[in-house]
Amino acid sequence: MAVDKGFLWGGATASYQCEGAWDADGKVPSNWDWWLHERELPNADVASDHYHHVLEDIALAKEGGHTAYRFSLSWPRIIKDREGTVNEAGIAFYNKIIDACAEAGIEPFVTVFHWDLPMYWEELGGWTNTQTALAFEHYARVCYEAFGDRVRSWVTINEPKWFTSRGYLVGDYPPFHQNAQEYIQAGFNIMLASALGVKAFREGGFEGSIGIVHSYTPVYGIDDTIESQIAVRYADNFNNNWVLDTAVFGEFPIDLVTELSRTYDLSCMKPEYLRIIKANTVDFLGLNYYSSTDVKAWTEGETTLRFNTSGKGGERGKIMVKGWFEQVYNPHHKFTDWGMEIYPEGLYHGLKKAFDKYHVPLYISENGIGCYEDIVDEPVHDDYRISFLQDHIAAMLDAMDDGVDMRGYFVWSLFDLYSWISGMEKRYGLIGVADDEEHRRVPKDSFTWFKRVIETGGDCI
Ligand code: BGP
Repeated sequence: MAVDKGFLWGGATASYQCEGAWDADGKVPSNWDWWLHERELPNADVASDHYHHVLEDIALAKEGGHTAYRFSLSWPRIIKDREGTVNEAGIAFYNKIIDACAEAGIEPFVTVFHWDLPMYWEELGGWTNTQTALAFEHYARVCYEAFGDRVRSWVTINEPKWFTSRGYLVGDYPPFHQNAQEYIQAGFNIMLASALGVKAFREGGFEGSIGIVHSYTPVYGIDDTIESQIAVRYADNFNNNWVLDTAVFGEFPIDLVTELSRTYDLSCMKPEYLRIIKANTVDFLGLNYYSSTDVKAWTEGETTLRFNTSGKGGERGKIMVKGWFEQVYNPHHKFTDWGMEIYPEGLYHGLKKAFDKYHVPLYISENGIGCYEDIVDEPVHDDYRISFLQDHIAAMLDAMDDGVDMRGYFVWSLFDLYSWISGMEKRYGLIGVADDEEHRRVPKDSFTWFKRVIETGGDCI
């Protein structure tokens, strides 16, 4: 089945991962700038240098037939200090992107926050401090007022679960903490921030729609036993429900709250904040799909949250939450170099499940595969990426055939960019970015293939 004309096809990026120019034109440091400098880790000071290549990048997206571009705004580029002073040069940069999109006939799909928090908020406890959520409302309003005349599709927050769990629980993203109490507070505050972002949008009477983007991990039990099904519920609450239920229904899953209240201090969940969350639910969901997970009942051992960050194919991460569930790998699936299971059927089931449950329009806001690649040949022959994208787009089209209301599909990523802890060597782009001084753009075979997908509305799949 071919999709409607209005269906959005494009590539996605995020400010910290691609812009570079980390201290240019009045931008203040983000938490990622500060922490990666402090620890002398590979960073995105330059990254894909999108800041200086933006017109070329949008021209390439147009050449690839894209009808939309998903990108994020950088809070520390737009707001200079805790008083909320606006950096006009930051506004000018995003005006440049949005105007170039308009000229190219490309719809901007804009994420207000994709993890780069101003250091002046990180210093006060970052997302564990409710003040950060309250400050987000002002920042979001500045964005709507500056760009709302041309942007119709807004996302409050990218992946609340992913960056808070890695930053406060797993401890391999800034601020590198391992503290479940902090994770719970940060998780609550980020959902409050999202609701405040929706509130500011509605109060301002801006045109268009507003949603949230979630790192979607559909969960399967290894069998139909009661124990496995209970483990599925735990894992679904852990992976998905605390973001999706809260964003769409305005309420955290009650069984999760009850369970957490036995061990943790939930006093951050004040009634006035719960009312804001209830009153400001989203218009749509963006789902980032990379993989799904199989789980079984937990039987023994301590909580373990480990990912493959080495890029050595054979290594497996391990997710186990004491008393709740244990992740298991399906030996019949294929895996990426970074140990992610490749399972397009999970996207089909996940979309059906999400639409049945939430009944709001859905976007695939990210889908892609990270690989080692040499950007030398022109074009790069990435048949493995074509086959990954082809299988996933086919799964999405099947879900649409079965009645799921899909509005768009974005490849992660439009061009190669910095991967949070794997640096520039984990490449996802449809367009390669060479390691030379010019950051030469080199379209890959997948870029040409995706153009054909768009031209045929998915019919060539
Ligand atoms: C998502 C993020 C993106 C992107 C992608 C790939 O979770 O929204 O920002 O990075 O995952 O992840 P990684 O770069 O860690 O492979």
